Amino acid sequence: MKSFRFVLPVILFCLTELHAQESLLGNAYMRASTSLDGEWKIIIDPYENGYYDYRHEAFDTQQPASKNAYFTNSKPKNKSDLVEYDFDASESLQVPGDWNTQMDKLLYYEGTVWYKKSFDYHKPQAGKRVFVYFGAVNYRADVYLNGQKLGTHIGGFTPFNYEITDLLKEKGNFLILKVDNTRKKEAVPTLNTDWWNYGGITRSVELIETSGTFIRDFSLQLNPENQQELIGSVTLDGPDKSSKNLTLSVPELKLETSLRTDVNGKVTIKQKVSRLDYWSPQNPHLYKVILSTAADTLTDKVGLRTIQTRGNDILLNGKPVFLKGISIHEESPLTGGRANSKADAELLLGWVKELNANFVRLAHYPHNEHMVRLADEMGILVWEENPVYWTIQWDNPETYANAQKQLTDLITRDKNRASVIIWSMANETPTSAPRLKFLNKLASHARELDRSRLLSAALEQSTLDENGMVRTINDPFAATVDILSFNQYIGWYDGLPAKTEEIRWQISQQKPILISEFGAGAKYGYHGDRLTRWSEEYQEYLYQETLKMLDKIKQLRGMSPWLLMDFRSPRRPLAGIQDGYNRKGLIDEKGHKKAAFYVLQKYYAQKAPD
Ligand code: GCB
Repeated sequence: MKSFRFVLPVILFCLTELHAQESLLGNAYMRASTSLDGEWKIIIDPYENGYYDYRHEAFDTQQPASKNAYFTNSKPKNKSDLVEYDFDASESLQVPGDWNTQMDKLLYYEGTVWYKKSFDYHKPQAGKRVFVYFGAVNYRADVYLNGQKLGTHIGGFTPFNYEITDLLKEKGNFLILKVDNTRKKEAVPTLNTDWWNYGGITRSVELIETSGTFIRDFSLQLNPENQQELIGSVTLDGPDKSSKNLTLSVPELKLETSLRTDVNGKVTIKQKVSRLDYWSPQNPHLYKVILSTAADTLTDKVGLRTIQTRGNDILLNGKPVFLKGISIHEESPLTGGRANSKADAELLLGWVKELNANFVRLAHYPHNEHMVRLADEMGILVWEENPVYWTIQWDNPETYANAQKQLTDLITRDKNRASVIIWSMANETPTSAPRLKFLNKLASHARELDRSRLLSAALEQSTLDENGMVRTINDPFAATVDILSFNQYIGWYDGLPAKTEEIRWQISQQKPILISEFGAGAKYGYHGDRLTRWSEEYQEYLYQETLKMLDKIKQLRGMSPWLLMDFRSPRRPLAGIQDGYNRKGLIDEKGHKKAAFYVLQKYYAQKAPD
């Protein structure tokens, strides 16, 4: 009996883990869906009381599940019955949204919060399938529908989904998530970051209905080696996926072509095209693309462009481009916390345009999909980044698998966005042999998935001479990247702004250089002379001097100063100045522009047009 009790939880655990492997639905943004956003009931559970019994055994390894497991959403059966929780009588939070900025008592909270949404759903027609899709949940989500576990997802910034066709009812469904944002050493990101660990269901939740066999995913790009050829693939999912006919059409190009899937439901696209209107910042042209089978149709708007490097140049559609950029954290004055809406994206990218920039670095993790969709429409080039930040566990295979999964899901989500030109592997990671192995493996994986973009990482610079005035890039990962990007804080962490005049750059790699960060902290409205720390004048002076210094680097092909808007960070306690915010923004968290904003705006206006 004892051994039976042991085996059953193990089997259940394995099933649970299998569920967690469900692959990502492509193009969720454009599919017909029913929103589950809005008010969700919550229970704050710092001791994980709804997940473990009093012997600390997980309830979801026990059969039948105890009524004490919160995911069962149990109610007392009679007036004497003991149930010590009740979602319906509990507090609520808005989804999407972080919990920290919605309830004062959760501002610094790191731990578990349970979420519950009740909903009815029309009976799907015979053969139709339904998926529940989450834009992002930070950091770990255990997901249950009507008391059944759908799976566990790890990683706070990428989407995931589960098929729920067989579990759905017409009335009284309850979707429950245990969301846990506890920081962990082995996680990606790891324990230490310079940003707020916002917890919660931070992006939208949708129910997506598809036909029995449906177009699961597609990719469509210009062949990087041939600007007159479209390449890509389409994948069907379902019982009829093999040897199926499908049509790819791009009406504006008068293109309509028939394709046929192989036994795995997959077909590759290779199609000659002519007289294309290439996507670029001046001409963010998007083509309507329609894929259809007898049972399903999927449409998207796709820009066509090539991006390459040649020597020290970055070539967009074969022509040199300078990346006039700015870094952004995913925060907005509209929410006061994690940004998640189209309105947030419009505000942030509107400021980018006002800065005369043509490029954004979305730091330090995948941002919400509105940002890249809007960048496609507005003609803004984008750097997207995997949250491999500072001191990850380079030797831990699970940490690697986690980083690779997050990158894969980001590439899956955004592979058809013309605006996205760079996948960044990491930020400011300390050099070592295991780290090089980790990053090289990640880079090869990214290249296998996507040949149509450039790879980079925000590296660190180092000194060559004794007095620290000659700077170089001494990082073996520089050999792997297409664009040599690095952060530097001369004038802020490294001397005063005048030091920029003394610095000489000796960079041996023949690649385009991008300064992925520079900056200085300033509190909006705080004034002093140009050597007064935290004053707008200091930040303005640092920008003026840094831009002069950078202009002397012959290989310089872009920059993304740190950063557009002040953002919350627990590493920034200085009272009266920081008050929990990293103040290196050109704009404060309420939307006020600081003096340095106008320095960069003017500099970009004077730079050669895109
Ligand atoms: C950096 C990091 C960034 C920090 C920034 C700072 O180098 O990449 O995440 O926020 O410096 O403000 O110190």
